[in-house]
Order: sequence, then C-alpha cells, then structure tokens
Amino acid sequence: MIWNEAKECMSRDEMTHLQSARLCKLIDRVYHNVEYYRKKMQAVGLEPGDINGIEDITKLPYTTKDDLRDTYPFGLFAVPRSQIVRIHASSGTTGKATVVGYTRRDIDVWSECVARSMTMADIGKDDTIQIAYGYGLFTGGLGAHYGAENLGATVVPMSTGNTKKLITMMEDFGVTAIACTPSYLLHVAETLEAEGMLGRIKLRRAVCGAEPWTENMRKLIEDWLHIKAHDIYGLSEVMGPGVACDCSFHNGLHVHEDHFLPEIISPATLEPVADGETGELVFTTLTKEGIPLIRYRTKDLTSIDRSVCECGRTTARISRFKGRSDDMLIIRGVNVFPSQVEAALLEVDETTPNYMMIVDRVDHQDTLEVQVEVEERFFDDDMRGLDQLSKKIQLVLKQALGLAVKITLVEPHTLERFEGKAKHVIDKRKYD
Ligand code: DLL
Repeated sequence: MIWNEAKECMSRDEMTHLQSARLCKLIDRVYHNVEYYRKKMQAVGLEPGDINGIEDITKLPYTTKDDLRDTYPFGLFAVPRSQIVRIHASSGTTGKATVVGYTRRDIDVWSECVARSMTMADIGKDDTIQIAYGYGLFTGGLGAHYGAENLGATVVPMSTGNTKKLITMMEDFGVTAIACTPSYLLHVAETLEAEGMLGRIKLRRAVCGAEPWTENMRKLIEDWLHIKAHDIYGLSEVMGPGVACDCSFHNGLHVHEDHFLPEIISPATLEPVADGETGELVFTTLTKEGIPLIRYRTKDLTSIDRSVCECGRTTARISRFKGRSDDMLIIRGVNVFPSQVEAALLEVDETTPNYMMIVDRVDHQDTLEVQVEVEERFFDDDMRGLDQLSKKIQLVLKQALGLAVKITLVEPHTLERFEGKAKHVIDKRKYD
C-alpha cells in the first residue's frame, strides 16, 4: 500500500513542474522575509525573477551550518515568531547549537513525511511501535512519534534510557515495530538474547537511522531479530527524520522530493556531479515555512538514482550513506570511513559490529588500531584461536582500507554501547 500515491508516483515531468513552482514561490518568500538570504542573493546579483524553475537552482548560493551559526538563534526564520509552534536544536560538538523552528504546517508536513517513510517500511495502523530515539531538542523522538501517530499506529514513547524496561514492554505490549538507531537496536537484540526473550517478542519491523550503517549490519539485525529493518534518513536543519527512507526493495532511500529538492555536488569543486556518482547531498526545502533552507550542504556523501523503483514509486533514491565528508579520516594519506571498517568486520563471522577505531600519531606516523569484540569462546586457555582470528581480521581490513591496522580483540560487551548516535572513532592526533 502506498500511503500517498499522488505524491510518490507522479511522472518526472509532473514532479519537475511541482518543484519548479514551489521553488519560485520559496525564493520570492525568502528574498522578502529573510534579510540574510536577500543579502546573499544580492551579493551575486540575483533577484527572485531570475529563478524560473529548478533548472536555475545552480545560480543560487549554498547555505551551510556556519550560516545557521552566524544567524543564531532565529536569523534565518522566515515567519514572525508568533507562527512558530516548536523549536528543535542540535547540540553539535563545537560552537553554538543549530536552532530550527516549525510552523504548524511544517509539523504537519513533517509528520506526513515520517508517515510515508514508515509506510515504506510496511508499518501501519495495526502496529504498536516503540519510539526509542531521544525525546527533547533532538528531532528523532518527537519527529518519529508524530509520524507514527499520523499513521494511526499505537505509539509507545519509550525515549532512551532503560533497555530492560524497553524489552519488558516489548513483550508485554506485543510491540511489532521499533524506531531507534541501528547500533541501539543491536544492543536491544543482545539484551533480548541475554534475557532469553528472543523467541517471545512479536517485533516485525524497524526503522533505523540517525547514524551511518551498512547493508551487512541491516542483514545482521534482520537475521538476529527475525524482522525487516529499514533505513530512515533526515537532519534537523532540513526537518528531522523522514526526509528519505528505503522501501522493501532496499535499493536506495526514496527522497520526499515534493518537499525536499536534492542535488549531489562535488565537495571539492562545488559543481554538480552526474547521477550515480558519489558526492555531497544538498537540499532545498521547497515547502518549509519556519526556516526554509536554500541549497543546504548536508556534508553527507551519497549518490542519486532517478529511475523508477521496483516498488512503483518514482521519487529519486539516494544510496545508503557512505559517511560524511567531515567523518572521513585521513590516515597516512589514505581516506578512511568508519562504515568501511564496519562493512569489512561484518564479513568475518566471528566478529560483531561493535568496534572502536583509535587513531594516533607515533613518531610522526599515523597509526590505526581497531578494537573489535569477538565471541567469548576465543578467550579460552589456548589463545591460538585468538591469534589466528586477529591475523584474519588484519588481512580483511588491510584489503578493505589499503592500510596496515593493529587489531585488538576484546571480549563481548567490553566496548561502550550508545543509546543515541554511536561513536566509533577516537582520534588522538594533535592538529597544532
Ligand atoms: O539524526 C535526524 C534523524 C533522527 C534521522 C532519527 C533519522 C532517524 P541530526 O541529529 O541533525 O538529525 O543528524 C543528522 O545524521 O546529516 C547524517 O550525517 C546522519 N544520519 C541521519 N540519518 C542517517 C542515516 C537526525 N539513515 C545527521 N544514515 C545527518 C546515515 C544518517 N546517516
């Protein structure tokens, strides 16, 4: 069942027409209502009349997180404060929080996009769904919550903080779906297994996102829990969860293109790249009222496919994320993404996707150590198995990354678990 066939199955021409009409209105609105955008457009000699359709998008300047910081907290808002009904913020690791505001209509569009995404994951009104993203300034909890309610599902607003309670309620309430980060779902699976509860739950679907994960991790989660897991993407600046999600064919994430115009650019040249090529994802929010964004550089690396999906949807699909341009580590001159390590580790049966990368610099030389949790049985009296496994992983990682890596194998449940976004890198190098 397609929840909004009219929006998700229109022809490319119809979509282009709709996007163009919305873009022209948007540009007119921000030019007149947001001084910051007006000045940026004037600086490159642009007026609203110069934008006549999406073919003119490349004339417009990009927006970055720095623009949001420069205008902190409300400088990019395009409506009077009396029309803002909610504020979210992402803390970020440096500097001030990034603040976003929603009008009532923005909240409605958001919950529609999340509902459409959950429909792609075959979640509906007969499901009972635990929302195990953090509630609060983070968009994950409330965003998923409103979308699931819009769908008519029975929503259990778990938030984060107590895995034992979550699995008890999962069993007692007959929970059939969960929304959380993929790394947390893995922790939920471990806990269910440790408590001997795996056979007693009714879970059938998961919508996971907020952090990069691999296809292998999806399969591991699916096999472990006997469910289907879907990839949901979003970012607070653009809206929150539900900007895109994958359908049951798992052949890329469908972007809700009637609301978010995607572009892929080269982060080096800032020029658009061809469909199918990897680059940085850029979004223009076509309908957002509170804080519209023009050509917002997400830093997320992906590629785009505009062909019609086997599911019948015509909306463009972005490939599973490779990482972020600012997540990329450069180790001895080699570009390394944590997702490559995760994918390689999942090729080795004896390991789990619980790993930590420790990057350091010794005698002016970068070093990479990967700590990996492996099955208990390797830590018996005879440590030869451990030694062999370590060599095997070393070889797999060397092939995957093109780098020599030090492997440290650790016992199960040694590495830290995260309820929100997982951390996989400790970079001890000094950048002075
Ligand atoms: O993480 C919104 C969200 C909540 C998405 C729940 C999905 C589910 P931010 O905290 O602003 O918002 O972080 C956005 O997280 O730019 C990506 O780098 C990363 N991200 C989000 N979803 C995915 C995903 C939320 N499915 C940043 N795959 C984005 C890979 C993801 N990375």
